[in-house]
Amino acid sequence: MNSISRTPKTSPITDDYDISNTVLGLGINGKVVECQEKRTGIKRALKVLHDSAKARREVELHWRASGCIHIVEIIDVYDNTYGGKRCLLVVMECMDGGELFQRIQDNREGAFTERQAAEIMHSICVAVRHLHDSNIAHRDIKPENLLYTSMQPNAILKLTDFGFAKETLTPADTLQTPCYTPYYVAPEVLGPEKYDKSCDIWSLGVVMYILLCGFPPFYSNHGLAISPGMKKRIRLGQYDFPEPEWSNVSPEAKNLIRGMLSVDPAKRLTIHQVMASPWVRQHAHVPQTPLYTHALLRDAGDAWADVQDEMTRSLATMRVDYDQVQIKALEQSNNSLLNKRRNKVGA
Ligand code: I85
Repeated sequence: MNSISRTPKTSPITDDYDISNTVLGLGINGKVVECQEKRTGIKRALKVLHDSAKARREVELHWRASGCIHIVEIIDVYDNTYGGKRCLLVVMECMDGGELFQRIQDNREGAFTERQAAEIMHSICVAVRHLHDSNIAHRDIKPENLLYTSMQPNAILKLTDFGFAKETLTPADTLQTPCYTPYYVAPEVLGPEKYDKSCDIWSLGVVMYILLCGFPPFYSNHGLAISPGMKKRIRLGQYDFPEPEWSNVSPEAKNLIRGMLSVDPAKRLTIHQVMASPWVRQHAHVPQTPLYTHALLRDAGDAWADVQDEMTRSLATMRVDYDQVQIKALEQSNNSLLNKRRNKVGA
């Protein structure tokens, strides 16, 4: 863990940057606009957040996660008054290549292949491994948060938006006490930590599924809102690999998806298991089977917006559900160490 907590600059951002009116995107917590560093002329992306505990946490976790080639880098953070309101202004490297699926849709270099899908999955997995190893769950992995550095063929794919990220340190980690030896630690003390990280693995499974065929594993029968039927199918893990789209996809890829979309979070693969799978580890040797993805995404039209909305909604549901599981698990555990800790905190 990075123990050096960085502090935002309090000098006016306009001393160092020219801020443009060009909006690059709208997040739930704030908008992202283009800006330019005065000293170098380099174009950057600026995310404007109204100051709050939530905004502070987003910045803190994103800052801590920077330094991975597959995570959008933070350049600078300012704590400024902006239009009479206190704001956190996050300057990031500008991702000039746009969103992952947009790029596949626009693909002009022939068919999109299973090997290309594996290369993309490998990139995303590197980002997620970096986060999980740093005790951070992203909890909002979805197509819109996966951006390319440029339009060039060698562009790098990176993960962004830490608006729902969460520290996954367990009660035991927080206790940091020498008051017990690890031989005697009950599983509940080690915590239900797993669930936040497994939420990310589920999302990875959904992204991988879409990469390989161009449509999601779960969707509502009649568009828009997440329907009861769709919810039920997600809960029961009811999805399949329909033909013809999946006919030529390798069994290794399908097995990996099954491991990531396992309904029971305890049985779901960890990021290390995903990365150890031959399909991801040896992504450069995955067969170059042409996929339907490009054609289906291109023809999806407005349906793609629905897919994105549905993914956003099911992620929200999952975060709420898992938070409840964790609260319950903590309340129900009657572990003497935890009780001691509770008394201490209460004192
Ligand atoms: N550059 N989710 C969708 C964007 N460079 N974008 C979103 N949350 C964020 C926007 C709405 C992601 O935290 C987002 C966040 C950060 C960015 C971001 C960061 C760095 C960019 C919400 C672009 C861009 C720039 C030039 C051209 C193009 C895109 O978005 C394009 F290729 F699309 F034309």
